[in-house]
Amino acid sequence: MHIVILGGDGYLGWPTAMYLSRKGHQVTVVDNYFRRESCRELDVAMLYDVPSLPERARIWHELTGLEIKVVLADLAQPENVRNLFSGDVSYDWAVNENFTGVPEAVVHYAEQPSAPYSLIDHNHANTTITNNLLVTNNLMFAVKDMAPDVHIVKLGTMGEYGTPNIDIEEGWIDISHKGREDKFLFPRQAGSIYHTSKIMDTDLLWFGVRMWDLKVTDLMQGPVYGVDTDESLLDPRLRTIFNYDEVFGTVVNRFIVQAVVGYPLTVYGKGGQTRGYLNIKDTLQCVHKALETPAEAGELRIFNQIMETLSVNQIADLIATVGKTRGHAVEVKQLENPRKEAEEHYYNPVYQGLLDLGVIPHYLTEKVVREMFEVVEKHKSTIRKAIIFKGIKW
Ligand code: USQ
Repeated sequence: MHIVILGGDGYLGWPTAMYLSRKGHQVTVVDNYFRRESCRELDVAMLYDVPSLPERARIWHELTGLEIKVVLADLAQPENVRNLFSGDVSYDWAVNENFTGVPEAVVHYAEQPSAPYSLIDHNHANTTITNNLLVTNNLMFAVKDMAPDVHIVKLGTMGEYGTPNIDIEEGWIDISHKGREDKFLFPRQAGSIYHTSKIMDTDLLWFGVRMWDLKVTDLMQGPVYGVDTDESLLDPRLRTIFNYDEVFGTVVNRFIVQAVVGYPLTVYGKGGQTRGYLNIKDTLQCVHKALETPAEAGELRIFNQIMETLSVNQIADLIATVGKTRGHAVEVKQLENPRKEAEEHYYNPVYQGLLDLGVIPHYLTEKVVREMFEVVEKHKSTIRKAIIFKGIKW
């Protein structure tokens, strides 16, 4: 398959590109370096430097002989999206400069992914909403107008559902009302502007599916953790970007960094907040399985992309336990929660669909945490404590 990955420089985009390339697919990645530039703007360094996207593709080619074509472009500009389908595109890195052809599938990661970022102030909220919705809308229209058979695999988020006091179904719910029945999207109630933008994305694509018979898979993902994937083990320069700051770091990755530098683990509030988590390796498996079995024309297929549910306290305890065995004096501290979220709640999502497609889950075990500690410890000297917690308030 020829697969285009939008947001191919990101935490998930680049590992996905290598994974699909190694599976024998032709891969094109597109990115505008939003994440790298935002890190500079907010002065939140990553754990280690990563080469530019063309440089990563060059290293990948040197080591494997495989080609990942690179386009550096802002997908909020409609022509940059449409060029990916018309062939009017110039590559910033490629072995063969000729147009690969219209893709069979597009994986859409090209979004501002941070809840705290979206609540820094009204400008960052605007950036989140405009970027996320424009890219999704540009993609939807390009597919409708130029390549209606393309399978869109869009990364959604479990946070679209919030924490309702009923079981969370996989995307859809049957409702009986006054003696009549119908099927609807499961109710959405997001806890940040970022998560709200993801609800709007879903609504846009659901519209496109109903009006124009688009083929869409929505992967409702929980917080991801991890550093290495099988492909990055080839060479540390192929590692994904790794943030540990409050804005772009996710909780497991952050806590391991905090444990290594002796910064008390920042449990927000009571720590009973429960989410569905997954290893970065499972993101790659899930996207791959979804690509192998595309949605039908006129289908919005939704999977809950998580492998287990954990509370913040459970994560802190596990990381403290492993950290102590490695000689770190780990302290766990409950802070006043800067976010507005339920700290003790019911949480029971269904997540069967991707397992049925053959995804083999990894879990957050002591071994997995230990392997992450090993990587973080090597970069201990670069960790900046000042960026770990700033307290961006909801
Ligand atoms: N948390 C702490 N302490 C911290 C950081 C986080 O207690 O230092 C808590 C948060 O309050 C939250 C939970 O840990 O209850 C998860 O927070 P997170 O920062 O790891 O993840 P979140 O903001 O929910 O967002 C992340 C990704 C986002 C993705 C989402 C999936 O950044 O792109 O969509 O996970 S989900 O949470 O299921 O919506």
